[in-house]
Amino acid sequence: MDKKRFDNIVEDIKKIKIQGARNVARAALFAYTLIPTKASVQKLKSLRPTEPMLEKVLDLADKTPYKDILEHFDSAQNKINISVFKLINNKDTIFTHCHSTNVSNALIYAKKKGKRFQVFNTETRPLFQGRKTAEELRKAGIKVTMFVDSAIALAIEKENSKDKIFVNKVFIGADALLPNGIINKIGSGLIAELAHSHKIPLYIIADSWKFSKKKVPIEQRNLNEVWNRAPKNIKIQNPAFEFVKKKYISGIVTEFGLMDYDKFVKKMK
Ligand code: RUB
Repeated sequence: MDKKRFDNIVEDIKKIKIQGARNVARAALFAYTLIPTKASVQKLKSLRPTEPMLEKVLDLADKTPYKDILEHFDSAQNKINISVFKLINNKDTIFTHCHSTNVSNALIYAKKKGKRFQVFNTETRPLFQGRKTAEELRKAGIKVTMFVDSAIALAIEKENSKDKIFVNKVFIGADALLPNGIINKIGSGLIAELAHSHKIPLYIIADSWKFSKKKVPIEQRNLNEVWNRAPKNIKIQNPAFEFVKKKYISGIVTEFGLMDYDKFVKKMK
C-alpha cells in the first residue's frame, strides 16, 4: 500500500503533475515518510536534479520531525507574503512566469488584503505551467492576461503596449539560489534581460531553503514534451531551467524579508 503511494508520488513528480520546488520538496518528504530508507532518498533526489530544497529536506528527514519541516514551509511562506504585500502598490501590473507557489501564494495574499493590481503571465511551454498560475490567480479574483512565451518582449516592452498598461514589476520564483544568481524556469534569463533593459525591477520570491553553495545542474527533460514522435533527423533541446545573473536582480524576498541579492548571499554563507 505504502509502496503504491510512494510510486504514485514518484510518477507525479516525474510527469510534473507535482511541480515547483516547494511542492516537489513537500511531496518527496511525504513519500520518504512512507518508505524511510536511503534508497528512497536517492530515488527521490534523482527525480528533479535542479532542486536544492528537495535535497535539503530529504537530508533533514531522518533527523528532524516531519511536522517541523512542514512548519518551515508555512512559516516561510507567511513571512514572504507580508514582505511581498509591502512591495505591491495599487495599480501595479506584475509580470510572472511558469508556476511558483511562493509567488502565487504571495499574490493571492496581497489581493485578499486589499491590494489592487493585475498580472501578466506566460503560458510556459512545453508543459504550460502558466495555465496553473492563471487559473489560481483568477480564482482569487486577480485580473490575469496570459501571453504565449514568444510574446515576452511584447508583454514587457512599454512601447509595445496598445492599452498603455505597463508591466512595472517582475516577480519570479526560484529553484536554486546560488552565490552568483538564481536558477528558475527556462525563459527566466530572457525575462530578466528584458526587464533590466526596460528598467523594470525584477524580484525573486523564494524560500531561503533553495540556497546552495554547490554546483547545481540544469535538468534536461524528455524531448517528447516538445515534439512527440518528432522526425528522427531533427535535434531537439528541452532544458527545464535557466540561470539568471545577480546583476539583473533588483531584490530577493525570502522569509528574511526583502534584501539586496548580495546581502542575502552573505547571510546564507
Ligand atoms: C517550476 C519553476 C518555479 C520554481 C519555484 O518549474 O520554475 O518557478 O520551482 O517554485 P517546474 P515554488 O514546473 O519545472 O517544476 O515557488 O513553487 O517553489
